[in-house]
Amino acid sequence: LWEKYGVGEADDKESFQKSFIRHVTTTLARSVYNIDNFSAYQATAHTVRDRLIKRWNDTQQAHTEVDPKRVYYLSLEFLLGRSLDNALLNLGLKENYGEGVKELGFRMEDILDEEVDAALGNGGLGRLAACYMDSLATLDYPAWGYGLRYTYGIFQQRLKDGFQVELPDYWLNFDNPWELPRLDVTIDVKFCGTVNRYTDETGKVRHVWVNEDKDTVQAVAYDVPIPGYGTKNCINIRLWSSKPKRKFNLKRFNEGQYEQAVQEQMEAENITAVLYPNDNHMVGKELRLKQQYFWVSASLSDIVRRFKKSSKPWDEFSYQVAIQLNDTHPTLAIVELQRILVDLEGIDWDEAWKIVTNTFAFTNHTILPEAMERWPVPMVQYLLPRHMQIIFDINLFFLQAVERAYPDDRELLAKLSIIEESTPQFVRMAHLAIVGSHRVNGVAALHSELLKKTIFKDFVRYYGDEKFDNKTNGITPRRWLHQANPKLSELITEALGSKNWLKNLELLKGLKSHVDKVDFRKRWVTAKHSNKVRLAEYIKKSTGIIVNPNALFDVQVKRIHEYKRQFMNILGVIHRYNALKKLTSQERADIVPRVVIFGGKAAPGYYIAKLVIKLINSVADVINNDNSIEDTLKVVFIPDYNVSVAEIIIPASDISQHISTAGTEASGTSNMKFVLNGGLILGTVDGANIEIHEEIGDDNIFMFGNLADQVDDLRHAHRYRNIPIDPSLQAVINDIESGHFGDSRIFAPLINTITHGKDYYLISDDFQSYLDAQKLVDEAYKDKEEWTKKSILCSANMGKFSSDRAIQEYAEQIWNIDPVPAKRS
Ligand code: DL6
Repeated sequence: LWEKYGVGEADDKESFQKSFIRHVTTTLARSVYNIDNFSAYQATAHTVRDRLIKRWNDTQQAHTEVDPKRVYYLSLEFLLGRSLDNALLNLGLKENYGEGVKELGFRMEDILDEEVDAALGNGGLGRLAACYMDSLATLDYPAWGYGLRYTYGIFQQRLKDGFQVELPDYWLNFDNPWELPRLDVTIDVKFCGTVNRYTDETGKVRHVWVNEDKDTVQAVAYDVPIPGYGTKNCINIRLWSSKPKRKFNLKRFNEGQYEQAVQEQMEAENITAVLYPNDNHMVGKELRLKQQYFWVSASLSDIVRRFKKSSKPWDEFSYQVAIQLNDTHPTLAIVELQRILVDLEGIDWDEAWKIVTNTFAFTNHTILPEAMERWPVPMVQYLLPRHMQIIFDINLFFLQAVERAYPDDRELLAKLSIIEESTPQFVRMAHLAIVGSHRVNGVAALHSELLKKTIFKDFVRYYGDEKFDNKTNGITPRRWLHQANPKLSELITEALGSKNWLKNLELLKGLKSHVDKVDFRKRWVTAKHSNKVRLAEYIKKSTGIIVNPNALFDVQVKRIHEYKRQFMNILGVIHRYNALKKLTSQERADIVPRVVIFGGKAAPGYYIAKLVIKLINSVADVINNDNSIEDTLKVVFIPDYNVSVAEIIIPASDISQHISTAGTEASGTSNMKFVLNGGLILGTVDGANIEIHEEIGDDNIFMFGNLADQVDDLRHAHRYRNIPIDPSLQAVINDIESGHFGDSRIFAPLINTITHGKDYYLISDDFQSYLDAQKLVDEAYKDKEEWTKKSILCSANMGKFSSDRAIQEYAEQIWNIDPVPAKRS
């Protein structure tokens, strides 16, 4: 019927045009004589959406027929970016539809540019979730994502006098063709109330959680189809939006209290209003806890409903359902499932707990203490009284078991306890996640090792090594090379003879045999150069700064954080500037010109990070306006870094910086994106830099700095001894303090983090080796042929970092699921 009525599959140019015109006139209700680029985008998007829905339905149908074990990926963030280009490429429609729009008088680039990013995430964790959904779809795994449909995504960043200013991201201002509202799928989510104990007819003690209607909100489902590449499969991310259960308080209205009449409605809608803009930092707000439970409760109710449809017994639940916790944010799901099984389904505690622990697995994404989630017991008790009881019981039974294994070790009990015995008490979410899961993984080899040696050390002692695992992150080559870098992608496909590398990234190894071909290298450089020209145009458009595409593009784009050390980068830039000023014009002629490019958002409440942005902009102002250095250095801060801006920046970099204090960056994924695109990296021995180094070899990477196992001693030395600051660094600090870059009082708190704050991130300790490594970069870039060889070898050796590899490891080693390809109907 799909075919007969022309809804689904036709991919040719004429069918596209027919569908485009239909959507202009009916969906958009516009005249075909009055179509602007935005309407053309909407009509194209709706045309593609029709094809997606067809695949999405076929996929769900296949899952229903086979009823396989499914994986549910619970993530509070999905940083999807734009969807149209990705869908066109994954569905193989780009060429025909490109021709189609051209004939109608549009350019596909302009149409693609009209789309607003879906920015429902902060950074690495959210973008990882998006890459993983792409791979799950591509590999035909029966998977669902569950998240929240925030009305406001991550804020938009503007710059005013060099300071970051935040504006709301109202991404839903216009119709969103990439979501399917499921107004029929609604779930009641309870808060507050009390717990009643009773004895049932069999003599068993049971609990029932009761609350008032005003404390119940509704979760409404919005489905976001995620198409796989080179497959018919299209999986689903279900995002929940909060709505009031009781829309209007008529009594209040009749009493003339109009604001109060809608207050409940506003409070309910507030739950999913905004994404918390914190990255690697816990915020202890009640609304955030409400978000977490709202999401977890709706998702589990949906998952359990789907399981129950199969009429299988409860002891088969964990053979049908795997749930992955993306960090500790969804940890309440463990408690919620135990509550459903014990309170609602009447299953015995121990049996229920076995089902729960066999179902869940937990990924940790950070080792930073300030990111560890802990919730005050009184807050949990007030919002979720039954859950608090269950958490206490889980803890009691867990600690009893620990005590049996380690009698008389009270210290161990205190260390492992899910409850932190402070005033007030806190629930340690990471402990709850570990106790309630059968597997726990870090996201890069070093990170997973450090977890076992540090924050989870006592759990390893109790459970043994086997429960703790590493799954090095990955990125999707479809978006991060094929889509973002079409010229290089085309060249690679031509050299390798097919597009198969897009589904098997190890095939990039085949590029090695082309490294010595002059013509291939020339074409490689041409592709890179055109990306640099594209970025230079974007820089001009977004900042007004003119940069030379022949200069070395040196990029650091990521969230602004002290541990990521953008501060060290800008201090290094000042050092370079001062050195350039000392040279004669003749000496400067020998210098490789550099454009140092920064981008990234600081959490609105993160004062020091915001000062780093101000310092970068103040330094840029001075350097960019100093003609005496003859364009040998430019500094740019690109505002509002997001996924689609990343797609322009990453393919254009010559070198990118990943310079976190060793042991602090769990993995990093932008490092992988840069190298995959033939960019070299300058990095510390941290996160996935280490594994990238292993894959691409010593000659193609610039590593520097102290190692993770030296960090504790260095910090200790800073705290208790007066360690002199590195002289080159001191000179740079003096320069800032002299007022060279504007009112130095503004920067005093930032400088103090080094001079009086005991230099927690070890900038002074790493500064000299950082400068030395930068010198090596300058030298290496002078030999363009050699640099190009390195660039090719970088891409060629990145096979390991495909998110397909990562997802396959999760599927085989943790979730135990098999692919279920959709049939073509
Ligand atoms: O695993 C994805 C990504 C890592 O690549 C980064 O190294 C890490 O900083 C980031 N972690 C977070 C933590 N947020 N929380 N909670 O975003 O995860």
